[in-house]
Amino acid sequence: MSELREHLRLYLVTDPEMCRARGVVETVGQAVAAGVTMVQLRDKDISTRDRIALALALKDALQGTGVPLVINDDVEAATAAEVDGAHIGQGDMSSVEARARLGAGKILGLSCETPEAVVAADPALVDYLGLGPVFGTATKTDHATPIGLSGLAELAGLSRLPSVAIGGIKAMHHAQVLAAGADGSAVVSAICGQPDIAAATQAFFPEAQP
Ligand code: TZP
Ligand code: MG
Repeated sequence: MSELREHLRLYLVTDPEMCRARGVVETVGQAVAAGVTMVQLRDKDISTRDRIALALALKDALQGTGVPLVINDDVEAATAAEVDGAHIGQGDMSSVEARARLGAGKILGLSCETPEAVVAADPALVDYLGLGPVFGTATKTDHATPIGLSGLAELAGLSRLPSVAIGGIKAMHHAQVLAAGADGSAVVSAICGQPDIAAATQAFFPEAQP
């Protein structure tokens, strides 16, 4: 199994509102200490400059953990902050342009909602796919129609790349997500803003519980 597949196992996507009480950096620190394997900085409402500052703080918090940090949508911030990569959607800049700007060594993720998008994703440009939304979610108000676990299995089966499932995923779904063929779960509300970040994270790894 590639190292990236292992990093995709429990992928935390940050939300500034849900993390408000503790802050994004503290939330990420607690979640990574409890087992999160990859982090995406996602904040639609701040400037590239503020995103770079937050990315640098997160990079600092992740130092020495081996957990990759990517930035949603903002390839410029990802490059400036020298994080591990970026994640783009179908409506963002093309994967050709994103790869050209990021350079060869960086991680590029691409969201795919349909079989056509999965098949079109170019393994020469993209490193992993985000598949979903699996379930309906209030976290992303403009999301596409949920594909369900059967839709996830279809998309994962078509994918030539490692993949992570997203959308409404809670700890109780994680085993089914893996069984459907995704390499992991990407979550926002299942961890961000939960009363106990460590417990919310560890719930995804029931086999590791005493
Ligand atoms: N993309 C598709 S669904 C989603 C994103 C960013 C939000 C997932 O949030 P949650 O709280 O894990 O359902
Ligand atoms: Mg996007």
